[in-house]
Amino acid sequence: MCMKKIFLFIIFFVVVAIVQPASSGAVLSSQEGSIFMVDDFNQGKMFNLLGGKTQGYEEAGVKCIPTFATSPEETRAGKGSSLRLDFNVSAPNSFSYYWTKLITEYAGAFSDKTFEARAFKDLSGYDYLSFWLMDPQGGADFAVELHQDVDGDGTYIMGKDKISSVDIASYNDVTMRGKWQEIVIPLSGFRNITDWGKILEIVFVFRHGRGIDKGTVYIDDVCFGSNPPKGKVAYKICAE
Ligand SMILES: [Ca+2]
Repeated sequence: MCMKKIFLFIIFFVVVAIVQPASSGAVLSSQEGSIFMVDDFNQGKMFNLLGGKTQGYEEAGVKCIPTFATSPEETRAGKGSSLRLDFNVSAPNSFSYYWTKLITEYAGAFSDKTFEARAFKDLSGYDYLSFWLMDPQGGADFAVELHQDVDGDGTYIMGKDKISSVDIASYNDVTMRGKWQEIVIPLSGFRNITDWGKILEIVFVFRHGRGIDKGTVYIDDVCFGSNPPKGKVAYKICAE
């Protein structure tokens, strides 16, 4: 084996060793179906459980600022942390968003050579996207978008990559103002997605004129889940 091959061989195992543990995320299986937890926000970091980056957007008063809430009245079941999003899309035609990346990216150097590795989470086999929502004021409305990588660069580029959007209004029980509720969106609702092995990110998008333009929502336990086998009761709760 020549030196170059040995080098590549070593690189392969270095990359696999690094990518494997983090990309496995948190998968729980049961007879009621399985779930893949993207983020429970309990770490209080701007990285999800896959190691994917998370970020809000802010520009000229238009904002969607993520912070982590820990007080009992702001957390689901009164413990851990939840994601707090303070949004303002009061400016006409404005929108703002928070995203959480579903791919893990690594860059490093080995023997003077640099390498990059990218791991997508394969979401085929899951049936729904679920998260918990608490809207203290009531009246918040936003869309959940999934972005699919088409050109293979690992980054969403408008016009090149696919986007699919579902408004939560159809899934949101407005009588639950100030209380936590689980929002369960069937993946079949994301009609534009064609490859569930190439999903780049989940994005929560607030738009001017859709619900209240300024406010706060709390989010927790963002996960993908699979339906139970026939005859079993649906897995209604993503996490305890
Ligand atoms: Ca949490």
